[in-house]
Amino acid sequence: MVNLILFGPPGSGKGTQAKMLVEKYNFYHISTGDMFRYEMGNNTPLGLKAKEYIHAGNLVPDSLTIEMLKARVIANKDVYGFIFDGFPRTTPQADALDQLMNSMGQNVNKLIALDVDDNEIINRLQERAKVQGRADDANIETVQNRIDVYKKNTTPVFDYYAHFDKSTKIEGVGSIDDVFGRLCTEIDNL
Ligand code: B4P
Repeated sequence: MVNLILFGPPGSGKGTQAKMLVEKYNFYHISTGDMFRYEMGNNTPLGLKAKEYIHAGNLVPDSLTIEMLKARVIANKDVYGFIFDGFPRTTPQADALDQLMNSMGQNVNKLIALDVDDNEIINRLQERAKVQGRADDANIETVQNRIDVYKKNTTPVFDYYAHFDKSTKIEGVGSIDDVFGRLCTEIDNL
């Protein structure tokens, strides 16, 4: 079983690449962003709580996010391997994930970060806002806040796994296929 974390700033291409990796390697894809959007779309109690954070460009509190993630992993514990897309985004989330994987006799094999600069992120999210109309992409202040939150709260997760020699960074700018090729090289070397 290979378990992978796809990491990077908002709009770095995590979701785009995760879908392609699922096709090639048969991972079970867990995107906490997609899960929250599903809950928001259905106006569930969790969705209503998450909405206020997501629309402001803030992280949903760890307690809610971890509980949701755990339930999804436990319900699918016999899969070939997980690809975690957008989780963990804080070190308490990373701790919780490691404990969960250990309890299943598993571990995180690798964190791969997509390296994309701020200007490229802003351009991509502005383009996506036109196509998909996501509230958290449309407003430049919200996008800037997401970038700031990523730098402050999420980049320590890279260091958390670097401590175990599991973190690596690849160039996230270039065509979608080029980035995919770089990711596949990392995965094939595992
Ligand atoms: P996510 O859904 O994870 O959103 P994201 O970071 O914007 O997406 P991603 O990096 O996957 O970008 P994509 O591939 O779509 O999170 C949304 C929100 O949910 C967070 O801000 C937070 O509030 C909340 N949340 C989620 N997880 C959480 C957690 N663990 N804890 C707390 N809160 C959490 O790519 C973006 C765009 O770029 C697309 O339009 C794509 O077509 C384009 N693109 C991709 N690759 C490209 C390339 N190589 N070149 C040009 N364009 C490219």
